[in-house]
Amino acid sequence: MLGVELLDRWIEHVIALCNPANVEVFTATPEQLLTLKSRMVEHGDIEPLSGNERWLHRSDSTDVARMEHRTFICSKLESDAGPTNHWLDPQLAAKTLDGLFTDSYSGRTMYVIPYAMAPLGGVFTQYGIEITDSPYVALSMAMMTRVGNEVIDGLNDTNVSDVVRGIHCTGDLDPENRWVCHFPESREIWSFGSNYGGNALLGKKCHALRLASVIARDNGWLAEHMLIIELTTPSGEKQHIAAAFPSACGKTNLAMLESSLDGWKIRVLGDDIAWLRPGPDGLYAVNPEFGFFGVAPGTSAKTNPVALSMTQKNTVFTNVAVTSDGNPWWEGLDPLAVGTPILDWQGNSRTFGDGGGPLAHPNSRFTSPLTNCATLSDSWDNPSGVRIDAILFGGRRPTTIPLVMEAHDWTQGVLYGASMASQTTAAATGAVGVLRRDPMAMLPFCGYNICDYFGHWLAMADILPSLPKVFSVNWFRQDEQGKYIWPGFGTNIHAIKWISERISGAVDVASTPVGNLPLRSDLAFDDIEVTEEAIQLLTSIDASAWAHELNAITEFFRSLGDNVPEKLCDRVNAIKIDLG
Ligand code: OXD
Ligand code: MN
Repeated sequence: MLGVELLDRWIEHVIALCNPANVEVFTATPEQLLTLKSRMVEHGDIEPLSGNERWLHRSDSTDVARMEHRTFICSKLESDAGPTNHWLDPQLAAKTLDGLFTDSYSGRTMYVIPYAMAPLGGVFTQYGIEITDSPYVALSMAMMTRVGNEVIDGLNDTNVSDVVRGIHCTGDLDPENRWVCHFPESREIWSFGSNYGGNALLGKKCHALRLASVIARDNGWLAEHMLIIELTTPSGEKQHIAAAFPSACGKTNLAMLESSLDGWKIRVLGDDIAWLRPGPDGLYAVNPEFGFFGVAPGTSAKTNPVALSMTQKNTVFTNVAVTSDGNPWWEGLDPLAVGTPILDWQGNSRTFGDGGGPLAHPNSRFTSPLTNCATLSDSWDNPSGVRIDAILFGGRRPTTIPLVMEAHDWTQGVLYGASMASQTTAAATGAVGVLRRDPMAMLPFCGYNICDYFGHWLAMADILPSLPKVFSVNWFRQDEQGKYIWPGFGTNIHAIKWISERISGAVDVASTPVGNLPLRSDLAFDDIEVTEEAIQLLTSIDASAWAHELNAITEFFRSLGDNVPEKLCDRVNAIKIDLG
């Protein structure tokens, strides 16, 4: 089938288990894509929208987000999954999955999708095969990963044991019978009962984060939930930044930020995942993905004009509303006249302003290839990656955390990441708006013991020839009335500018125990609408709020058991003492 004996044997095994009506090796040739789309239109899986190659897919109403409590790490030892993952015994999991997958493709086409993560031809490149019965997954994988004959050639030259093997079955979409299982020791992923995003497109969260984080630990690198941007300064210098934010906290908007400050320019390499490894003179990064799977609601001409124009062609929309002239619509776009007919995300006829709740699902998405993006960096496909000058950690924090601060050293930087917290969003099922600790934004994505993960981050200091600077950022500070006090979006360039000037050593700081703060004059606030009180809150440290925060961090580390690296706990204690 692929010409690699062991992989072909595995594919034969899956065929025997799942019993499909047809088997197709899917390399996304133009003919295959044409046939796939017309088949999908015929079966109601997608429908055309207005414009050039724009499609709508509606998922099942109970299958609209990642489901963390149905996501499992099936390592041999429970302790390897650690305190933050759901663990399943691999043998028991395999037995359950074997039962679920038996004859599960009957009457359906089985797509075998060889794919690559990361630019081809470099140290970062990894190969995988996803087998699926979902044409939606096949179509999406062709946008989100590298597929095609070149990938099959690369796969042929790769050690078979390095290839990630994923099997996905749509199943009956029963949320109680949904399984997203990762087997780090055998590099397998088995996903049953969902046809949505990170549950079903196995190259993304399952391969590029959960399994890759384990592979990275074993090989001295990092697989992270981070965007990557290239910043050009007014003097023409290029710097690169990787930034971790929890799901739906504006990573895509920051990645595509259009600077409001003269001379500063941002280009995007990735908006969700970064693989980072030691290079000749520091930490190098690539985006392993080939597309954007962005949250639609809130994406507008004000917040992200680049994304909006990117979705004008060759884009699959999932769970958005549709206007009567066939255009996608979601909350955040210009409102239509009250009473205008519109189909909501489930295809119900509604009218605009009818008070019947959101028209687009809050986690509705657009899927577009990277090459659609007008502000894509020229380095996006460079197999060597780009050298990272700064790492940012951020979350939705209504209180305490200032706009931007710099860690004194790597250990404090790792502490920024390990103690990150954010208000939850619609990207996963569960309550929205609750503050939860989400270390390095990897809580749902770290494929091994989070305490070992912290240790691995700390150990990078011994491996790397030079270390990037680490910063904490917070665009989501609120006043006592719960109103956001920072305009965010384009104005975030003010914090980025300061970060850049810290990298080049151009500006000084105000040192505090929790980190280095900007001098107010270096943030160039003049052209932003922000009150004096807001500036004060955004650029200072409140000792009693921080005492509270540090105690909460200690408590969080305690909740992870006894294995949080002492270096991190000691640092928290030292900061407490310094704060007085
Ligand atoms: C995503 C997520 O889909 O983080 O990127 O949930
Ligand atoms: Mn994400």
